[in-house]
Amino acid sequence: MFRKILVANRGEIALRIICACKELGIRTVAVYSEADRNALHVRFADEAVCIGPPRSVDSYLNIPHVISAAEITDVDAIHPGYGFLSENANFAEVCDASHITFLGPRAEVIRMMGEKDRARREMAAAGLPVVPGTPGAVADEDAAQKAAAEIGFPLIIKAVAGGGGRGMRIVRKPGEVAGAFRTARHEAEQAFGVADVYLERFLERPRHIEFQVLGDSHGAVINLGERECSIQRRHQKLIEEAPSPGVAHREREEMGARVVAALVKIGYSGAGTVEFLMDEDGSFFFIEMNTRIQVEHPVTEMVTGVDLIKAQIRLAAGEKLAAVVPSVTLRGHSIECRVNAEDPDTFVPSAGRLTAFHPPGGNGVRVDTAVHSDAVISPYYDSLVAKLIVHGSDRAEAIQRMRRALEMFVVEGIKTTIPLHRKILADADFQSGKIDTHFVERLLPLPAK
Ligand code: MV4
Repeated sequence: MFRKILVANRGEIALRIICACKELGIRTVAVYSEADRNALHVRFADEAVCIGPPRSVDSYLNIPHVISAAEITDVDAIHPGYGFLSENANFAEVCDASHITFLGPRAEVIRMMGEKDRARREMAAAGLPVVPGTPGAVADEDAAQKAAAEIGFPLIIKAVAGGGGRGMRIVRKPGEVAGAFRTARHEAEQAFGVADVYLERFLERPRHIEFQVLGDSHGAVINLGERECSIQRRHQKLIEEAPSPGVAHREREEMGARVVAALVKIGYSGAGTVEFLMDEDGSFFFIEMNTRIQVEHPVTEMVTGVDLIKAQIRLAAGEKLAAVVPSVTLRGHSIECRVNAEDPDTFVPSAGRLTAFHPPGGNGVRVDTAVHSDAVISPYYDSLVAKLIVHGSDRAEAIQRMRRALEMFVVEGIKTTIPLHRKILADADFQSGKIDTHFVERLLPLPAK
C-alpha cells in the first residue's frame, strides 16, 4: 500500500481524497495556489506545498510544479481528482517516468479515450453500440457531404479533441453541411489546437446515462450501475441520480455486462465512466468515456456502499477487485444537487465572501464541500460550492429528503443555484422521472438579458 499520496486538486474533491487517505492510513500532501493558502484541503493534509499563482495554468495545471512538489515530499502516488490534470496522458507519462503512481488508467488508455473518434471506433470494435456516424475524422467538405448523405439528418459535427459538449454543431439539412463543417473545424482548431471533426446522427431528445466502472491491474473489471445525468444546462450538470428512473433492471444488467466486456478487452484499470445517450425507444449509444473519478461519483457510492476513492487507491496499489469490491448490490435511490455560486436565473458566476453557511444534515444526507462560513468563492476556479447528496429507500423518499434538505440549506453573501434546485425538485415531470437533456430548457423561461 502507498505511504504518501499527493492530491493534485483543490476544493471538495481534494478534501474527499484526503478523507479516503486518512481512512486508509495514508499520509497526504496538498498542493495549492496563492489564492488557496487558507483553503481546507491545505489545513487537513499532512503537508502542503504552494505551486504557484492563482491562475490554474500557473499552478494546478503546471506539470513541472506538481511533479516538483511530489518529488520534494517523496510521495508514492498522485491523485488528480477531476478536471485539471486528471485526463492528461502526458502528465500520466511524466508520473510514470518519475516513478510515481498516477491514480488512473494507463497513459495509453487516457490518450485513446481523449481522441473521441478513436474512442468511438475502439468501443464499437469492443462490442458497444455507437450512434451511426463516420468511422473517424472527416478529411474535407466532399467527404463530409458524402458521409452526411449516408448518415441522414439531423446530424451533429463533433470535435475529435472535444468532449463534454464543447465544439459541437448540429446540421439539419444537406445545404448546411459544408458551412457547418468549415465552422466546426475552425472552432475546434481555435479551442483545442486540433481541427479534426467527425459526424454522427443527431438524437433529438436523449437521456444522458453513464455507467460507473472499476478495473484492477490483473484484468478484472466490474460495473457499479448507471447514473442519470440528463438534468443539465449548457453542458453543466445540475442534478444526477442513481439508479436512472428510465433504465429497467434487465437493461441495466445487459448494458452493464456489455460495458464490462468491452473494458476487459481494452485492459481498463482504475475508476472510469462510460457515457451513453439513450433514445426515446430505450436504445443505448456509446458517446464518450471519462477516465477519471467524476463530480457525481457520490450517488453511486450511496446506492452501492462502495467508497470509490478508496477503491481507486487500493486497486492502483495492486489489490484485486474481488478483494476490494467482493459484490455489488444496488440499494435504494440517491440524488445529488450541485450547488454552484451562480445567479439561479442567468447562471452568471457569483464570486465573493460567504456571510453564512449552514449545510443540512440528518438521516440520509451527505454534503461534500470545502466551503465554510467565511470562505471566499474565487473567480479563478469552477463555481461549485457544495454537492448536496441524499439517499432514500426509493426515488420518492430521496426526492422528499432532497426537498427538505434544500429548504434547510443556508448560503448567504453570494447567489447560488439552490432556488433552481428547489424548483426542479418540485416539478411534476421531474417527480415522475420524465426527464431528458432538454428538461431545464423547458422548465426555465428564456433568461432575462
Ligand atoms: C449528442 C447529442 C445528440 N446526438 N450526440 C453533449 C455532451 C457530449 N458529451 C455529447 N453531447 C451530445 N451528443 C448525438 N449523436 C446530444 C448531446 C447533448 C447532450 C448530451 C448529454 C447531456 C446533455 C446534452 C445536451 C445537449 C446535447
